Amino acid sequence: MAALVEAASDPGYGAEVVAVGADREGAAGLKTAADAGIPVFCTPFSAYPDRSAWNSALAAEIAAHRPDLVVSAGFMRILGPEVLAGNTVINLHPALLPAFPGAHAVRDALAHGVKVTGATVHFVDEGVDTGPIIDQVAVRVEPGDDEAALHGRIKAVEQRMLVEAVGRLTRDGWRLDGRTVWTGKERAEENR
Ligand code: 3YE
Repeated sequence: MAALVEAASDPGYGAEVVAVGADREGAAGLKTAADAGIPVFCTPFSAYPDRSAWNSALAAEIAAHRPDLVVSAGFMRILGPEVLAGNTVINLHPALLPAFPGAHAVRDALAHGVKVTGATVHFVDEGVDTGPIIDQVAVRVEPGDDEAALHGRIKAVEQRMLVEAVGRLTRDGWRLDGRTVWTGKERAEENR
């Protein structure tokens, strides 16, 4: 999120961060955004009677800011149809999907003994980490890596990939060809 805010401070980037939201008070990103003069909101899960009420409240907060794109980055909640219906949502995941979906991707990859893992940015659908893949970058597992060390290198890659992907999506648009996402110069219509 901070990397996106930084990128968007350049008018040439082509996208503006219109708001930043979190599901818990005290999330570091809320302060980062507020300090940058960006409107913030918080929709705590525990403040609502059930998952559907929370999703509806989150959808209303998002709608108030009229974003073209919603970016989930470090947001650890499953989004329901109330949010997904009216929004294009993308998510960052710290593995090469479809390998190692879910909340413990870095730990799971290490436990499996893979030599290469990485990061994925994908469209969010009603499954968890199942939506069409926008971009992926590989990261090698090094001897002696623990979860924190590997996750640190993945996060560095994720930041660059996210800034680049949001720039391409918002400047150049995209085309969905089955499950394949084509952005910018790669768009399928230009390849045919
Ligand atoms: N929602 C949908 N599709 C997606 N959210 C994320 C990705 C993604 C999405 O592809 N529809 C772990 C979720 C996994 C989990 O079970 N979270 C619980 C809360 C856990 C807790 O804080 O106690 C929940 O209520 O959702 C973003 C990453 C989701 C990670």
